[in-house]
Amino acid sequence: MNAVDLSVYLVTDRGLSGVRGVKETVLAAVRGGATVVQLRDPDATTRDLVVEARALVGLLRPHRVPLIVNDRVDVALAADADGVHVGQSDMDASDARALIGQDRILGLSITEEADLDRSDLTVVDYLGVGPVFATPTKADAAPPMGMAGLKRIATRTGLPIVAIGGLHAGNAADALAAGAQGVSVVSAICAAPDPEAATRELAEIVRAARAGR
Ligand code: TZP
Ligand code: MG
Repeated sequence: MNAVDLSVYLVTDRGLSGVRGVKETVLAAVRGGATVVQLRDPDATTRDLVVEARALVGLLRPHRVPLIVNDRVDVALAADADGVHVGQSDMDASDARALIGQDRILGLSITEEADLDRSDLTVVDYLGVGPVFATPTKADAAPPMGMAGLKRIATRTGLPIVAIGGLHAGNAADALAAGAQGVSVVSAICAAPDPEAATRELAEIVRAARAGR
């Protein structure tokens, strides 16, 4: 399977990036040590999404930071992105894998323990597990599972896990202690006054937590 450093996984949000914009936010996060970027913009047109994905691939590839496209296998392929992330109501993981091939990264959202039995996990490179905490960032998010839920899921799978939902510098270490390899954040970086500094702080916390294992 494809190895991916999940330490600090930025999920983009156009609204929360404000006047700074998504590209500037992504560049700041990369300077701060983000290890993966996911393009997420459920309201964008397909055409705009492909343009945005292509631009982000161009920005990120020189830094060797992978660009993952949320939900959209077609957009990921059109833009030659490094991977795609599917949720429980998106295309099934095995169908996504068949379309993207072996060499692109495939992530799958797990919102509750039962989701582990709903897909063929052998085709997946990592799991996005959450929401850990309630978050205003995703209106249709599943009920929060808490750190206990994250821990239960982590004990049931050997796949790398990135935790998501309400995570920030104050609780990132707990997510790693619960079994995640990294933290996936939207507002903690996109809405930060200084996204580079916010990312650097998260990266340092994750590095220290991993070193202490
Ligand atoms: N999926 C589950 S929760 C969430 C997504 C995309 C949003 C997380 O946003 P934040 O601001 O990091 O809580
Ligand atoms: Mg989705």
